[in-house]
Amino acid sequence: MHQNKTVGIVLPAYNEEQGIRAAVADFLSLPVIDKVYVIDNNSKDNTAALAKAAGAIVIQETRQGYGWALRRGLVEADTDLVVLCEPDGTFVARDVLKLLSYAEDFAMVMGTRTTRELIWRQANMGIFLRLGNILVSKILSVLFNGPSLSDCGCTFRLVHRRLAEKMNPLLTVGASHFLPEMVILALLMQAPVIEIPLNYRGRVGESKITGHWKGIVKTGAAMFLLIVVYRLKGYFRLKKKLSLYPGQGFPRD
Ligand SMILES: Nc1nc2c(ncn2[C@@H]2O[C@H](COP(=O)(O)OP(=O)(O)O)[C@@H](O)[C@H]2O)c(=O)[nH]1
Ligand SMILES: [Mg+2]
Repeated sequence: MHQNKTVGIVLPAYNEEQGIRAAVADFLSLPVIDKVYVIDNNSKDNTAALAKAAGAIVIQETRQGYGWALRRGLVEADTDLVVLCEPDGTFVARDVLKLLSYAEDFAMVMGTRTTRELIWRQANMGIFLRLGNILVSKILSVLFNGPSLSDCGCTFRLVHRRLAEKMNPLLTVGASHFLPEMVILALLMQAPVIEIPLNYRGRVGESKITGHWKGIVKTGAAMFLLIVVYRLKGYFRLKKKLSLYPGQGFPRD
C-alpha cells in the first residue's frame, strides 16, 4: 500500500525458473507491495510452481508473446497501481519506490535503462542497443508531443489502474514491440507521463528478445513502424474512440 493505494507487480514469464523465485521474493519483501502476479506464458520449465511457492498469484496466458503476457497482467491486476517488471534479475525491486514517488503526480511513470551511471557491468545495454533505444524514444516523443523519453521499451513502469482500464480495449500488439503502444495511447489521452532512471543489471537465464542482434534489429524496427503508423493513420481512427484521461491534465490550474 502506498498513500492509500494498493500496489501490484506484474511479471511476464517464459521459462524464467532461474530468476523467478528471487524476483517474487524481492518484491514481496517490500512493505509497499500488496500482490505479485506472475503471468506464465506457456513455460516448459518450473516457472509456475516456483512462482506460486514464492507467494505470487500465477495466471496462465496461452497466447504466446511478451505483449500478450503483459496485456493479460494489465487486465488481471486489481490493485490501484500496477507495476510491470521482469523476473530475470535485470531490475532492482527497490527501484519500485522511485516509480511510486512520482505516482501521485503522474498516471504513468516509465523507467529508463539507458542512464549510463545505472547500467551495471553485466547488463545487456551496449552502445548499439542504448542508442537505438534512445533514438526510437526520441522519435516517439517528438511525434506525439511527449515528455523527454530515452527508453520507451523499458518494462519496469507504473500505471494507474484507472489509465490501464482505459487503454486495455485499445491495445493491439501481442509481440515484443508492445511497450511503445502503451506510451502512445497514454499520450493521446493526455495522461501525465514521466520517465525516470532505473538500475539495469545482467540477466539470469536466457534472453529471448534483445540477447541477439537480430532480436534487437527486429524489435527496434517493429517499434519504429508502430510509432510511425500510429502517427500517420492510427491517430485519426483512434480519435473517435479516445476520451481524455480525467483528472490531473495539463497545463495545471
Ligand atoms: N520474448 C518473450 N518473452 C516473454 C514471452 N512471454 C513472457 N515473456 C517474458 O518477457 C520478459 C522479456 O523477455 P527477455 O527475454 O527478458 O527479453 P530482454 O529483456 O530483451 O532480454 C521476460 O521476463 C520473459 O520471460 C514471450 O513469448 N516471448
Ligand atoms: Mg529481460
